[in-house]
Amino acid sequence: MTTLEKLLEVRKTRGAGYLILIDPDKIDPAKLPAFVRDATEAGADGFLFGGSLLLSNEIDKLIQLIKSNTSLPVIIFPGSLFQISPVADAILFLLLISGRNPDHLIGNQVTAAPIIKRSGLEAISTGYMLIEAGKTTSAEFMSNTRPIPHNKPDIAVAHALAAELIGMKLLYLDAGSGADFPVPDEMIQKIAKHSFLPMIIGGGIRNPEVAREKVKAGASFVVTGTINEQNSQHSLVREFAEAVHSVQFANRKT
Ligand code: 1GP
Repeated sequence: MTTLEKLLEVRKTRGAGYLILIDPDKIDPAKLPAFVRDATEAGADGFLFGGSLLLSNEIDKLIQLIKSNTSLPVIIFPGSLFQISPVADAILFLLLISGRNPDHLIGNQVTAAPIIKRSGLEAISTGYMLIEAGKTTSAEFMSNTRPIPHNKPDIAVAHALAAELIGMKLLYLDAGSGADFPVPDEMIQKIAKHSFLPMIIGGGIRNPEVAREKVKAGASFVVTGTINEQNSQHSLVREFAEAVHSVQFANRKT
């Protein structure tokens, strides 16, 4: 089973999936094994790995460390061309479709494609949209693109449809790490109504109730990063996982 198939299976069986983002610059490698084991046991569905910069740790070693402590998928969410590692299970092959920066629409992909092909890493074609978040996020600054205004869901829908017609497999709507406010429910609802592509939603989600609202609106996967860096407790991961998985259950009852 490919990693994409595993993700889609999670969506099918649990209604939606809960993914935890591990940023190599923001974690303490000494604490990583216990956190990964705890998060796996607490009901997370997978790990994303990546960040806007790469100031410190070596990514191959860190991904190996994550993988040796979990059986869940470990997927690279690359902040740059330097975040490609054959050790991971897959990489989100991102096109920053909300922006108009050719480097992030085709330039970096052309550079990365032969490396990814040679490594045998599974590439999951993903339409990545930055959504306005109340402040300039690292992703916005580093990509040199403007996010989609948060009160313009129709613009987001048109981007989602373009991704679908191009043949992409996933959408990732990101308010950016540490966003003041997350991707609005109305935007998620509208995209879910018009496009069949599974949606990953992340950025600025700090409590389980908000995660639940995103799934109710139509998210297939919810990502948190910053909150887990601030509070790595097992109980918090469990609360998020239960919130994300509870929606299908609630729907089944109705
Ligand atoms: C950012 O979606 C991720 O790309 C996670 O965001 O760190 O705000 O949880 P946070």
